[in-house]
Amino acid sequence: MNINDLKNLCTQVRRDILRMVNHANSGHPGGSLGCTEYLVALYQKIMYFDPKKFTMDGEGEDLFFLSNGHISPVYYSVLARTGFFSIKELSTFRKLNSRLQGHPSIHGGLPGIRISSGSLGQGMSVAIGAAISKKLSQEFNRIIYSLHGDGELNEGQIWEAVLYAGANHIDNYIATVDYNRQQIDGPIDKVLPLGNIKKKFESFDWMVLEELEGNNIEKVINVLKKAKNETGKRKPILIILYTQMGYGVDFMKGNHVWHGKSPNQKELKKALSQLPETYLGDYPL
Ligand SMILES: Cc1ncc(C[n+]2csc(CCOP(=O)(O)OP(=O)(O)O)c2C)c(N)n1
Ligand SMILES: [Mg+2]
Repeated sequence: MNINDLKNLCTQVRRDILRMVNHANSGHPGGSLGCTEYLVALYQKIMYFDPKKFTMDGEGEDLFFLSNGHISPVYYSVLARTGFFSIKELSTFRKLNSRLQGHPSIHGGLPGIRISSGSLGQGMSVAIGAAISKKLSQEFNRIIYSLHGDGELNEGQIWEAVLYAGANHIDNYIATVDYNRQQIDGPIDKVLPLGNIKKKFESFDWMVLEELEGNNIEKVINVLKKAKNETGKRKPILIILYTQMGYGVDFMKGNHVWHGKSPNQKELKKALSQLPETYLGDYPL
């Protein structure tokens, strides 16, 4: 896919997010819209895998763990549009017996998903375990990725994992923080300020990269490539990705109110008019 195709895919993913959350009348559009470029870049340009041969152990493949599981809409959309399952299934989001539960769950056997998540703080520990297992299996070229919310960094388990990964030189691992500076109840700085994340991770022996334009697909691809080049140097890597909650929809942008609220019919119409349907097409209802 060239850059133009990737931009169209981002638009289409955003339409999926908005339509899924509206249709279910629940879900998390804000963080999903903000992390669209990251997930599109990761699955289209960075990771090595075969969507048609998905296995839970992912032998021989790069692995991704979504720790901030509430942003499942963007995750499901990107997985479907990368070929893990049919885009038709997106219409079952948050429905009874669907494989697309509000928070990702392994129980339904949805291809692409290797951990249940949504209880914040756990994904980094899992990712570190997977990174160690890649080394034990002598898969030295494969990389583990994970995504975390900035509000998620309030969880104590994160800091235990950060300490462990730095001390044990887990250098086949690239974590990313969705630094949208918002969380469920308001701005990060009001709820529980994080201080200088870069300095904190560096003091735990991590290599830290920052990308100020986390909603620019070319910049996101570049920072992920840069991070890949830094693997194998005895340090885990963190990307601080500056994004905007609700990016792509003017009345949602930067506002924590859209963390976990579905747009009503009128809001959906207005939002979709800002993201015109592309040649890739909407999923059928
Ligand atoms: C262990 C745990 N505690 C609390 C929650 C409730 N909760 C869900 S999302 C959220 C805020 C997360 O903020 P952030 O990671 O920044 O996500 P964003 O709002 O940016 O999408 C909280 C506290 C949870 N899911 N898990
Ligand atoms: Mg946040």
